[in-house]
Amino acid sequence: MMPQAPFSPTVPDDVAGIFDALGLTLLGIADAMPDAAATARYQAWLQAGRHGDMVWMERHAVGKYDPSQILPGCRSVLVTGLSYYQPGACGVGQGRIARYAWGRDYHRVLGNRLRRAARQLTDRYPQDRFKGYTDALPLDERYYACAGGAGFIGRNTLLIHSALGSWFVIGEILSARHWPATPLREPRHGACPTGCRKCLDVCPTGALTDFGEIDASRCISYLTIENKGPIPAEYRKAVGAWLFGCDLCQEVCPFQLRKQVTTERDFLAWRAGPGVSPSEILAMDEDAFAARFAGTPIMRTGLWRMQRNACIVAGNLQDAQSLPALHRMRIGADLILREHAAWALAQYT
Ligand code: B12
Ligand code: SF4
Ligand code: SF4
Repeated sequence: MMPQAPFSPTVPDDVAGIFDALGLTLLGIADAMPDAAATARYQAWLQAGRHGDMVWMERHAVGKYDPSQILPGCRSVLVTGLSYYQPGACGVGQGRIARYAWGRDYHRVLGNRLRRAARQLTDRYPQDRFKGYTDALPLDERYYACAGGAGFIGRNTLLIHSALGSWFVIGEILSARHWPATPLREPRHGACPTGCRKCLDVCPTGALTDFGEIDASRCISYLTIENKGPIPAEYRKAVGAWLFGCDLCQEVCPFQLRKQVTTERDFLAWRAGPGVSPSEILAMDEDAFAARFAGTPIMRTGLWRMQRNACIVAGNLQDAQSLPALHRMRIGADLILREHAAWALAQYT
């Protein structure tokens, strides 16, 4: 059972006007309650090493399920979502780029707008404090979005909204002013159809568990974007053609039939686009990399990690154009890249 949409969280017209004018859709409002049980679950997740080398996630434990640790006196979390969906397949015959990264970095697109909204709210209610951001602070954004009635968390661990599927990024305004919380529509967590296992079955690395949790250290998104070291040998074949991120557990989800094509010009105007050939990445120096990917989420991952990924993708695709660069890299100065290039060359038959 999906929560029904559309619905309107209760905010005064002038506040709704701030969101509308900035092209933001207010999806729901949650009370900024701390949740000790969720904190304990998160601690257990960390202790199991599910976060790989994302050590910053350990520092985030304090504010993950307690917004007042981020904004003292926080009473409400105003949740917004921005669709990045546009039709098309990720890189056919090339290195695949996850859909959220085809255009401009959402941290800028959505983050800038939320900061502006927070400033405007401060102008209107100078006695209160507001903080607007996306994916930049400890808060578990899906948890508070779910608590604010904006959707449910699926077995792929993503927030699914009745009109957007999961093809949207989440941002929020932490508010010291209290707003009426959006009435909760059950069910909240894990409201997938009973027998559906499509996301679990499609995941090439077995990163999703039956309990609606992710082992991030196995997720291709982690392995190609966040992981700072080598890609473990056991996952290299499974990475397939994913050069940056992975969308498989979203692509198969039946709730993705409910999606809205984004109207954001910053997302529609491709910078990275759906596919990049591994040979192009392997041939790049820092200047070429910056010229090609400035303003995209790929920029933050950096050339070294992208070249590491490109070796794996080139090997898996047996990409003939990458051969000269792989041979050069195999005898290059960087030991990790050397080893990845050697692995790639061993895949050619
Ligand atoms: C770290 C991180 C990652 C990691 C871990 C992913 C993950 N699922 O947590 C990696 C690098 C793998 C990753 C990948 C991706 N990410 Co990411 N990521 C984050 C980040 C920064 C933190 C998430 C986090 O804290 N995870 C911690 C784990 C422990 O949370 P969890 O899996 O939900 O586990 C908890 C629940 O299961 C809960 N739980 C278990 N049982 C129960 C029962 C009940 C009743 C309840 C209430 C809770 C509960 O307890 C667990 C422990 O706390 C958020 C931004 C943010 N600050 O929230 C973005 C975020 C989750 N990512 C996002 C995106 C878009 C992606 C990718 C799609 C990118 C891509 N295409 O490659 C993939 C998707 C992979 C996937 N299936 O999740 C979006 C998701 C948008 C949405 N619609 O849901 C977010 C919200 C960023 C944003 N601002 O939009 N990401
Ligand atoms: S993003 Fe890819 S690797 Fe990660 S859980 Fe989903 S299907 Fe598995
Ligand atoms: S694919 Fe099925 S199990 Fe996975 S999130 Fe979607 S509905 Fe839930």
